[in-house]
Amino acid sequence: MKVTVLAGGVGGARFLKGLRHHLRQAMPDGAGGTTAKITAVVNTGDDMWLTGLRVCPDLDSVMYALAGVNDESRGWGRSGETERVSAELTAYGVGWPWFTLGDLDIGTHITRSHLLRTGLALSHVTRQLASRWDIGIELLPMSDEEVETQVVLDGPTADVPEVVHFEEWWVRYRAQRPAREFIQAGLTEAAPAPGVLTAISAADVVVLAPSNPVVSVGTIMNVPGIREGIQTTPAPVVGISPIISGAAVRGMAEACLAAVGVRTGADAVALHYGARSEGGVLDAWLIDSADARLSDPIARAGVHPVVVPLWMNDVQTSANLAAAVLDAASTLS
Ligand code: GDP
Ligand code: FO1
Ligand code: CA
Repeated sequence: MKVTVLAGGVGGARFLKGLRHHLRQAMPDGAGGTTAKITAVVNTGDDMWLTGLRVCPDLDSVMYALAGVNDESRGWGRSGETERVSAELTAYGVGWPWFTLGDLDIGTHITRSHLLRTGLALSHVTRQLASRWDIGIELLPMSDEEVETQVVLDGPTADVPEVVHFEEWWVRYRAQRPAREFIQAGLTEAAPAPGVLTAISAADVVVLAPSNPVVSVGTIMNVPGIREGIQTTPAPVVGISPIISGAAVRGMAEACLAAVGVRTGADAVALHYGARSEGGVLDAWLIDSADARLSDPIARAGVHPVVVPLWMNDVQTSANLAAAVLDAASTLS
């Protein structure tokens, strides 16, 4: 059984942890692992160079969560973190004072940047970083090329827009300044990282994690070749709504959806992704029990609706969700 998951940071990580837990029980390998192969294709549009270091927020959120060393309450970075280096950088006036790199986290960024500077590709470096932890999931960046999500904001005068890095809009401005447009710089020259297209075409199930549909899953699918790979894979494609009862479960996905003209609703996001039978990317779409009444519009759009609890409060609820995804896939294939 091969499961390939398109994932952003927090929502992707929670789902992947549950999927791994479920498969270790449902398809054990006798040594604490699973005979199933899980591949995560992770968004790298949030990445940046900061004080000479390559920071990959979503890859790191997923790696730390699967390694069990993440800060669960904050949702990013390492647990038991200190921030002495960041305080020094701020005192020297370099970096972003509103964006804190933890000391342990900086160890990851130094290693990654060092390996990238020796000429290794991000996919290779990611494999090397992940090999430190026994995560049992193959982590692939969506692309080895640098892609940067930027946000177009209203500038001081109406005719001159201001363009900022996604993290500046997200963290510094808390997504409070209306995003007029997202730009994915470098995207047209980017290619899927080695292994990504095969992971999609040879999968038994492709999953769109309950990640941000615009700046996580949307960015991954905009890498030339990935959306087409999903549209043509023989595997069923199952998505999970990150929206419950008309709101993002965590974070500020509403602001991203508004910028692309999509209402914050589990049905609206399904329609935004579209049915594979209609040129979109979905065969089935999981919505929360609180949104059961949205099954009809989703079915009318050609997507098979599945109503299950979507709250991932701990590894068991995430595992139950993963089991529901695999059930939905087996009824489709
Ligand atoms: P980010 O890169 O850290 O922003 O994380 P992702 O893009 O992977 O995921 C962010 C999305 O995860 C948000 O839009 C949330 O609504 C969604 N999310 C977080 N926790 C849950 C959960 O327990 N259930 C569901 N269905 N969605 C969740
Ligand atoms: N989020 C914050 O709200 N404040 C921060 O200072 C911050 C630092 C940070 C450093 C490394 C990293 O990998 C992630 C970090 N995040 C921080 C989280 C990050 O901004 C995001 O939540 C995601 O990239 C949004 O998808
Ligand atoms: Ca992200």
